[in-house]
Amino acid sequence: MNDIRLPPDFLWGVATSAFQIEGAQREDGKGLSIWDTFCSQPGRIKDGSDGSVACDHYHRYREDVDIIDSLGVDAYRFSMAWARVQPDGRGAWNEAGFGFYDRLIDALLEKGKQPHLTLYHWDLPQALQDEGGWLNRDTCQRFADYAQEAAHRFGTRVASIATHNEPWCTANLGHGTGQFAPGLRDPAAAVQVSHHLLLSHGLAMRAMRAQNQPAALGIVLNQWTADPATDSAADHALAALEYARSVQWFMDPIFKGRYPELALRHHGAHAPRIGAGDLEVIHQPLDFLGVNYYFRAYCSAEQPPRQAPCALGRTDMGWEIYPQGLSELLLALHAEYTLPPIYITENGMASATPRHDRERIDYVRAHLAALATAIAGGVDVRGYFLWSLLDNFEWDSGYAKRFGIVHVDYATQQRTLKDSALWYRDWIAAQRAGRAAA
Ligand code: IFM
Repeated sequence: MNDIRLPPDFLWGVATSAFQIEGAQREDGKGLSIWDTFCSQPGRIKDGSDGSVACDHYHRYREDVDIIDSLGVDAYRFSMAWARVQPDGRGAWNEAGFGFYDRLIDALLEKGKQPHLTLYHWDLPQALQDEGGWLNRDTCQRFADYAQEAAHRFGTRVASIATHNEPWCTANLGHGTGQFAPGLRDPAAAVQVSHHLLLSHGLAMRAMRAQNQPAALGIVLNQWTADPATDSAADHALAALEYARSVQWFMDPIFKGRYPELALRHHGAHAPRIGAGDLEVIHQPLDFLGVNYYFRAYCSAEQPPRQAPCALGRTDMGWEIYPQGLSELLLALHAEYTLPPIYITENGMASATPRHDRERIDYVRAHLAALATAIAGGVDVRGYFLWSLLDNFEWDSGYAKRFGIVHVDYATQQRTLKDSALWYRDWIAAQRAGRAAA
């Protein structure tokens, strides 16, 4: 494990998202988002918390940029809160909101850190939800307008712009199971929303391309391999369907211009309504693909289903630790699609250990080893963003689950570097120096 070597020009980063860290819920003209609404509904968030203060990053971004600098990373991935820069999701821009991202980007550039911007990390302006949200096809055009404005303002200063983060979650957890905002439980709606998210991605790509700016443009997908629990035909069929419904459902339209047959057949009457020309809009070249990897899917058709073996244990989310799934996933994607450069835009673990988080170090190192395997197998992976810089608002788990390499005391907002942060700093320095890292 000690001689893991990533390429010399490999990009090292950390990642966050707006709603999870910013707070400043109504400050400087910000509008409400669907997550503000969702948090206000009793029973939605396990610890009853919300994002109104979070890590107070809106006011403390300079301190956070100093922390980023102290880690020696090359890059910082963050998202913009749409309702902060356009409170109603249409019409007037909120200059004070854009001002915050201007200052953040400037602070990063002053420290020589590459800003990597994500446009949509789940916080739709509530005003658009009131008009149907992602079920309303018009929201796709609203998103394209927002993307165009963001590219126009920031396209020369940020290194990359991703349209969506993990549209699978918005579609399925937001509209299928109701676990995430806006909290719908409607399987047909989930499928239709997934199509609208993809369409909005395509429209946004076109609108941003027309701006002709240097920022690299792409999308971030959460992905996993799907392994059959046994050799039974039923488990294999379940695994194939799971992969088609989750990974290929988003990859095929973008990289092949069609939805996967197996998943379409499965959706049956729930298959999306697709407008003429939609797939051409969705199927267009990307400058990069962001892959978020946390676990694999373990597919058992038995009742009750067989559980994953979890030979390396589980994270505090209960997710199986399965680093080899990362190399298997990347090699499978590489074999099936003609891909642009890949960035691992998220990977990390929830752990309750406040300071000496050895398990997180082991987790990250094992996944970097898997990454090195994939690169040796020919996959063009250019960088890795550890999720997350800070402990933060972990969606329906509230503040109970901690993904940060930096501990946040929510009562005082004090930041303390965990062992994993110090280890990551040393690891990056060693990789740059071509030394074996511990
Ligand atoms: O915290 C989330 C993030 O917002 C999206 N990807 C998964 C992370 C951990 O659940």
